[in-house]
Amino acid sequence: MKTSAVIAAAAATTLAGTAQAHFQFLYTPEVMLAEPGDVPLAMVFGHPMENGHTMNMGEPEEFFVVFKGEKTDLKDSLEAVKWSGSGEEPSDAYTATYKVRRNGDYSVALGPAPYMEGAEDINSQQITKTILNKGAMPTGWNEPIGRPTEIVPMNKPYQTFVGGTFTGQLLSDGKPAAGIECEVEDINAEVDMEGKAFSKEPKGTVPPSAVVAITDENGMFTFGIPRAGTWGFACLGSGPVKEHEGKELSQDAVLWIHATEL
Ligand SMILES: [Cu+2]
Repeated sequence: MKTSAVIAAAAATTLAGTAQAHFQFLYTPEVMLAEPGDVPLAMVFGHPMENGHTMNMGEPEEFFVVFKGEKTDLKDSLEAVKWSGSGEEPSDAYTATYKVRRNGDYSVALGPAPYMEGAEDINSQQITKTILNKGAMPTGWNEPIGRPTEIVPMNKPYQTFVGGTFTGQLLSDGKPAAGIECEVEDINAEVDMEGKAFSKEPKGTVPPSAVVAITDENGMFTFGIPRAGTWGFACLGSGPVKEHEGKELSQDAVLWIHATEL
């Protein structure tokens, strides 16, 4: 009796843990720019839909932008900050400012340091991308940027609509990755870029379990967008590197998109 109660409690803990997916944020409030200007970017490791606790990020391995096929390193612009989530302690995070001048699409890429999951004893590394546009002129939002694993958008990622859908193609080493589970969450908190904080409470409903899509034989997945905001897709374990410092590594592909009411 006692033993089974302990097992049940352990199982419940495990289930609660998996419902709360973590995502590497690469967030900016405005993804369609009309004028040249400074774009503030926030890189936080946390739980967007539950607005759960945030975690400490290590120094990113890579941070760059691709504009019209040209890659510009942005690592020098990274600033180590403390970011407040719903937890008691602020977490190690990074911010940066990128100056957008010319019209077109900007693919911003973040390669964070592998993160050790204490509870699961595996590392995760979420290779993350956010796409911005200036001047409503498309120049390459649907082109891969050569990441070890990445989600290539099949709809303009900075302009999707509530009630519409978003389709992405998951690549691993440049080839379609089939049968991979992608978790889907929105940033369900008010984001205070100046104050480097998420609101303490979630903004909207939190679904009872993880929202997922599985990639088909061509690596494609489609998601119907139920509410406005910034949505993230995290395709788990799709990357080619499977080990880090002798431990299992889950190399994930993360893409952020923006949805509005039409
Ligand atoms: Cu987590």
